[in-house]
Amino acid sequence: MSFFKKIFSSEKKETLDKGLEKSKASFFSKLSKAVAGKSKVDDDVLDDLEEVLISSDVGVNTTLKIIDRIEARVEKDKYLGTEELNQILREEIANLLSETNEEDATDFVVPKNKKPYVLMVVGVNGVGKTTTIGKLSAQFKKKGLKVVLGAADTFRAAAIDQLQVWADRVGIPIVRQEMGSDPASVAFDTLNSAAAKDADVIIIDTAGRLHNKVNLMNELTKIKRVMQKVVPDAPHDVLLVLDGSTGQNAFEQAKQFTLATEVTSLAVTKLDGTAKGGVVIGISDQFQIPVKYIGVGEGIDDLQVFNKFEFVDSFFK
Ligand SMILES: Nc1nc2c(ncn2[C@@H]2O[C@H](COP(=O)(O)OP(=O)(O)O)[C@@H](O)[C@H]2O)c(=O)[nH]1
Ligand SMILES: [Mg+2]
Repeated sequence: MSFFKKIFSSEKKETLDKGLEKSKASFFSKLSKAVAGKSKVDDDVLDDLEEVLISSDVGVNTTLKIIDRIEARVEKDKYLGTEELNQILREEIANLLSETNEEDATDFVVPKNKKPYVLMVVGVNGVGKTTTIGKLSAQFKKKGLKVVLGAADTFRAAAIDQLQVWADRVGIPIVRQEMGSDPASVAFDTLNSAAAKDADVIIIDTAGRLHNKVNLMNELTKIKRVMQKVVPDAPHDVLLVLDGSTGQNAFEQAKQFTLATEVTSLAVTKLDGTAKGGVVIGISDQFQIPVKYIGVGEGIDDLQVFNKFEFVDSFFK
């Protein structure tokens, strides 16, 4: 298939391959058990395949779609060998994702006509928001963009300090206030300060306490409203960070957050060290919101622009 031939840097590929190692190992061992002793894809194999996909965190809806497609191929080609199953799965998953999603970005970029570009990062505690912001800032800075961070997760002192550590590491300014101060006020300050600095990108960290949807909604709405006093069309992007290692819980969080606020893109973190990488396939299929970034480690370079073809390619290789 031509899209698998798209060139992507070997460094990026290596990091992705390594990040998906556990998911792949688990998936393929389950898959090989499912087809053990069978030469042909029959109803039993399809049933087992369904179980393999669901237990690999692809999600029920996406699994059913994939099974339908494989069934259709079995219909056409009465004798579909199990040794071809891997290739067919890879093709059908790639096709499925390409139908439901827009073109993937290929690099870390922000639209040129939005300056400053305001990115608000949301998600529950511990999913990797601050880390993702740090990694993302480093990438933007590499591109020559001036980045300013806003520490609007004022709920815990450690959260502010952690963002400070990233700002120092990347070498970019951060706007912060005392712990417990109003997040909207921090966001307001950040946008003002960034305007004075002629910043290209502003990234606002938030505390995504999900214990109460109404509170969360009110807090995020207030931050947005206040930011709009400085930059009328802010935020340009609301990035929801999901922890991929939580599997189906990540789906649940995506549902909750999209009800509480308008989410425009997704980042799925911690794909390294988990066997639940299949969750990206499901999330990418189920939500009408593009997965923009994936986290494949704790290091500064361990954030990738998500490309579904690279992902599927790496997963099934
Ligand atoms: N292995 C791994 N760990 C990650 C990744 N992203 C974040 N983390 C770790 O997850 C923990 C929580 O991250 P943090 O950024 O503080 O989450 P926040 O509470 O949403 O801001 C930290 O220990 C991070 O180092 C990732 O892609 N891979
Ligand atoms: Mg944080």
